[in-house]
Amino acid sequence: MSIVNYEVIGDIGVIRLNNPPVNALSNGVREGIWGVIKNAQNDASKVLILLCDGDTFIAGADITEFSKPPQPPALSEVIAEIENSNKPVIAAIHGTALGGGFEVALACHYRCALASAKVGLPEVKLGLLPGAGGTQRVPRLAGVTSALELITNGTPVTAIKAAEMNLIDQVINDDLLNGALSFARELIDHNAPLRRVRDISIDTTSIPKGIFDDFRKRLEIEAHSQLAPQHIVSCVEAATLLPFDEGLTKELDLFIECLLSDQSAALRHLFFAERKAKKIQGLPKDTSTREINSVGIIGGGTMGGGIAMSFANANIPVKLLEINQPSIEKAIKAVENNYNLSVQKGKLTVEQKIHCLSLIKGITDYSELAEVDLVIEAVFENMELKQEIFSELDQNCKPGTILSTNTSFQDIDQIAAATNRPQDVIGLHFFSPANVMKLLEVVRGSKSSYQVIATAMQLAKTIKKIPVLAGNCYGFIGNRMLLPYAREAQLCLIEGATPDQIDTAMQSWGMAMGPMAVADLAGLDVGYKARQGMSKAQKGDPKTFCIADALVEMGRLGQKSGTGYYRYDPDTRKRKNDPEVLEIIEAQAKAQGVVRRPIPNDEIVNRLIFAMINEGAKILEDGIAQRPSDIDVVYVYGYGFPAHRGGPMHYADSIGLAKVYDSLCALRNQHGEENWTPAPLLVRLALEGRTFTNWANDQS
Ligand code: T1G
Repeated sequence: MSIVNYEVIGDIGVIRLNNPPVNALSNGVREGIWGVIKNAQNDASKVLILLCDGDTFIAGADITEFSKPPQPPALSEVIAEIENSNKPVIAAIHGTALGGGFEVALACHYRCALASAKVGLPEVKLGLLPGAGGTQRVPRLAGVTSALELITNGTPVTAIKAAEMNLIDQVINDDLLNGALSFARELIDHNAPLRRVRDISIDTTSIPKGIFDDFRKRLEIEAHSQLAPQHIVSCVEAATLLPFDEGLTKELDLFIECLLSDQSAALRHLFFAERKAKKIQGLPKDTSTREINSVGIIGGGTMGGGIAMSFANANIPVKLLEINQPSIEKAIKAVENNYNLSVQKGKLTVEQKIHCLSLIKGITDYSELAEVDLVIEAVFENMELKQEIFSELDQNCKPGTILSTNTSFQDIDQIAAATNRPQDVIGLHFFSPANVMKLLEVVRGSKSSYQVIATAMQLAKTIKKIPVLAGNCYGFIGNRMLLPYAREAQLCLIEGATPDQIDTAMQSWGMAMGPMAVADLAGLDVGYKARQGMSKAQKGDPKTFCIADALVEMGRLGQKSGTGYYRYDPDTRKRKNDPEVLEIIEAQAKAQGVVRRPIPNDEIVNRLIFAMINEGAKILEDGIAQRPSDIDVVYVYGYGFPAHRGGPMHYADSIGLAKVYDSLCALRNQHGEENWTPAPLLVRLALEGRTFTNWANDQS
């Protein structure tokens, strides 16, 4: 079976692709389709069907080929060959026809799909745009507004929705090949025409006035500073203004501009980084995994409730342990409120909500956890309490139950030491809100077994999380890097900046939220409580926490108390600058002997981002992260780092480690050795003219 096969069944030619895992349009596939279509022009077939083996119809161009010199035939040539065929070609779709895959289907004369199939143009998620006619054909079939929506958000639509949009001609409810053969038979019997999408003209009178500028304005806010979304609007607009071939030329020009952009390089990097993160270095090939069919959660607070929802959403029953019945009721009520919000937003049906809630049972006795396959401890960050809980779990849970902790920085080994099964203990660090945030840090203790690690990494996919394996150190990957980032934010604050200036600078750079707003969201009392248990030496420079402490001691805990670094509207939760905070900052600066000065925005960005990158290099040296791209996945999916910059380590590579090194040296000269000594790995790579990526390739 080659990657492109052809057979004639009666008077119907069947082209079958077989390029696992997703039938990507690799060079071989393009050559194969092109050749088969050419040869089929003169055979006995009257109609051709194009379909795929495996899990899905073509899922797009082969993204791995974008960083290599293009090989003929180009996809556009293959598409022209299909569209210019002297006999109708039918695309028969299952799974997900995406990107270039759906563009191939659009070049066909007819399209049918299984009801379970989806179609879409997700190129924008890779910093690209459909470069094989998608922006020109979709508006001709589905109209301009639908085309703009579909292509700028990149989310696939179901076959039924696609049929409503005139993108699919027939929805098939049983066997795809039989359905496609029947459809082909109908076309032959009715002598169906060669219906080329390129020949459809767009009725410009039906285009909503100002729609293109409205989309541009909306995307400038939603996809701030991103190139591809704006270019997509220009391509669709060109489809309404230019003849088809000129529209194709415009599309290709803008596609190439996107392809060569740093933004697309960053987003394509993340696409593969997310998938590479699942791979565990050194994992013995024969490592099996344990089945997780039931879960226990200790603690029904914000995190415990969110974690419970993650499992219930994956149809896994949960026993939620709390100290008493009122606490259980409070926890379940909070979960129900969250589900009600999802129902109100249309993300969930009432039936789904009821089903998920039915999977979450409140308990107060550890003995009820005897048969669960996994337990996740999600109580507050007190080591003694955690050790007590793990000792209870060790006594009550059956052998083989995995005992995990959701701690965000505590020592996994110290927790595991409270049990007689350290090999079954692991960290599962969720991010708040746990039922929404994609990232799951899987933190291995020194005794965590490969089977437990592999089970945790596989479990992530089941509950629709993106796993990254982390070693056991204070803060693991994410929070360890957050410490210097937050340190520099506090120092910028006391040295002369304001909360709003810092947050605005970081958000303009691309962070989803600025550090002061994040602190208010998490609660300033969290750090305050952690510091109470620390020695003077552990706390470090008082300039990095004196303002936060002063705010907490005034009852300004952040959003939860209505005031923190900002004042929050009780109804809308919208933040407002508060002059009282500036007085507190100035008083603390005076008390610390700091003479405040104006701090430029680019200094704020450099100090926060380079501090983060430098810590990332140390994390790699310490073996806490398996690879630099894992750190990128953590920061983009757990901390709101801009995806179009690829993550902190990819960003460092993109600007050059020599530049990062020089900046760190300048910051060391300005602010001293303690915080700004460049990590040895970074020094070495900068001096050798290398990148974190090629260093990682040498390690693997
Ligand atoms: N090219 C190369 N490899 C791909 C690939 C692709 N398009 N899609 C997936 N893979 C690999 C992936 O890296 C992984 O490899 C394996 O397949 C399984 O993927 C001209 C320019 C289809 C929904 O953006 O969304 O067409 O880790 O783990 O969860 O206009 O893959 O096993 O070694 O994700 O079942 C547009 C991208 C491209 C679709 C399946 N297409 N893919 O999800 O499996 S640009 C896309 C996906 C384009 C044209 C433009 C998903 C999936 P490994 P997986 P999955």
